[in-house]
Amino acid sequence: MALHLQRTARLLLLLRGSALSPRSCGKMSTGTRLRVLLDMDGVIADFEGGLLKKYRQRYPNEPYISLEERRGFWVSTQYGELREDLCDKAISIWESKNFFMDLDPLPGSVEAVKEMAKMKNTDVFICTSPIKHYAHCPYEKYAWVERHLGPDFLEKVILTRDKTVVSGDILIDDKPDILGVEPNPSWEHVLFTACHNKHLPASTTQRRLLSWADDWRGVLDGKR
Ligand code: DGP
Ligand code: MG
Repeated sequence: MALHLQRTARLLLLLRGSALSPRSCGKMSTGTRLRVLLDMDGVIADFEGGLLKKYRQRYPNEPYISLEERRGFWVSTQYGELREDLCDKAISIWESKNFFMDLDPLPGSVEAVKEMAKMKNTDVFICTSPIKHYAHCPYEKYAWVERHLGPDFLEKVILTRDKTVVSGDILIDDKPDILGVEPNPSWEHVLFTACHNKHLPASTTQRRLLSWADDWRGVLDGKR
């Protein structure tokens, strides 16, 4: 009888332990929750503004491309078209120490991301492609997230050069064409308006978010 009681007590303790374990904190399974993937450069961090500022500081006598004149996703391509050697000069800026760390948040981005992360049935991840010159960029992206969004957000960082293999319901990203090995990504790509893509003709199939002052809550709700 004593043995039986001991076993029952152990079983109860085990059950209680599993109910309290981090694996079962009351979250619903994926499918009932909305998973939002947020790009970093050009969506929450001001890559284009930061580049122009540091390029002009380092090369004050060289021609530059204003944000109004920016066309096409690849900054180095447009600088190379302006003058061949300016391609490498532009690249030298974002390969430098502290370039990614010093980027300003885009207006309203930090407030929007924090609010989104608190929404019911919503999981938010930062999905960002580091540059291949890895000396500073990956570290500084994590440090930027910690500084501006807080340490809890470090759990939510996905560094990948191929966003098509990441699963989600929505990817908010300023790159017009997001390609990779997966021909049918699970997410809907919502194009975030940036200086380099705002002149592209309106698409009938692709939704846009004009800025963080735009109706991002409505974009998410349209997907629930
Ligand atoms: P993402 O925002 O996650 O799509 O990352 C794109 C990265 O590429 C971002 O750090 C900006 C950077 N980038 C922009 N223009 C160029 C370019 O011309 N060449 C390279 N190598 N990277 C660029
Ligand atoms: Mg981007």
